[in-house]
Amino acid sequence: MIKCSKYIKVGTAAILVAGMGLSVTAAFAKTVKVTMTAKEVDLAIDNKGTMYPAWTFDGMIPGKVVRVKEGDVVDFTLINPKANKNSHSIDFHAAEVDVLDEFAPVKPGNSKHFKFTAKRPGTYMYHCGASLMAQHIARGMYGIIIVDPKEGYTKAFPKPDREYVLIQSQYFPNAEDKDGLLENKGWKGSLINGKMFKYDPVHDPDASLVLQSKPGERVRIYFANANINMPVAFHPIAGIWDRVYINGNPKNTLYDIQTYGVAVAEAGAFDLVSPADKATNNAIVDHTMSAALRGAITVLMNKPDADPKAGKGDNILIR
Ligand SMILES: [Cu+2]
Repeated sequence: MIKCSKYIKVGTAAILVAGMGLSVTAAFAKTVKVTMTAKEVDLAIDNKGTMYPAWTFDGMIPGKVVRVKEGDVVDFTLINPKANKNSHSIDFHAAEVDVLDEFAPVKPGNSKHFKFTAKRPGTYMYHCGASLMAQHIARGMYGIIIVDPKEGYTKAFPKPDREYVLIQSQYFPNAEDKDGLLENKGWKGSLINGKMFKYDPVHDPDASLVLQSKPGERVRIYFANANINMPVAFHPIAGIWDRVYINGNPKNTLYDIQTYGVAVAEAGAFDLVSPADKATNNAIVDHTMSAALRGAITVLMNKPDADPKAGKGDNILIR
């Protein structure tokens, strides 16, 4: 069963003021309220249901997709409930603020409120930055914020038929081993949106989800590398990235790319257009073999009877 995540979507509102012979059209930015609650909960990290003591935003890995438009103000509140054992924080890569103020750790029982203007379009990671940051990210405290360009879709940034969010991270069964995290030792899997082989029934018979599109559609993947230490060799097997928007920004477009290297904490947007004349499948992978064969494979099925709701509206991060 495909369930959708909740995310916040806003557009630019335009107001027309006419009177006294004056006509003024002004597009103004919105304020988008976002609240997240740090939750230390056990979650399944594979399709079998192996449980793991995660630290999360809102009890999910990854946290919810935040989506705003360039110029919007994000009015953000982080709640760290008393029941938690650890301080937590938020670091929005889309924000230009003070690391010692807005991004400061919040103790259990406290909350933090701040605002920032999303000034630059793109695809950005957010994560907890409380110490030890490697541990908080490895345990699951990350997500994506999409800042849509204010000019909307253009020839340089065509409207996609489907959109999906994929976030990759490293699975360390013992996230208390802080030296292991920093030395990249003891990691046993690659999580895609919080689970190994989450969308890959080819390699994992317990997997029940895939990404879907119709033949010939433009599929835009918003991808973030939330690994602790390893870059990602992002490649669509049996396809070629039609466009890669570095950092998710149409000003930074590459064409016809087989594999794009995504640094730790980098995010971007990747367009794939499948052949229109037949049903096909892609396997979207981290071509780094140690990561692919430990979980970083996602199947995209391009078929005429693709679920019309998949990859549309609120349904871009398949849970
Ligand atoms: Cu944290």
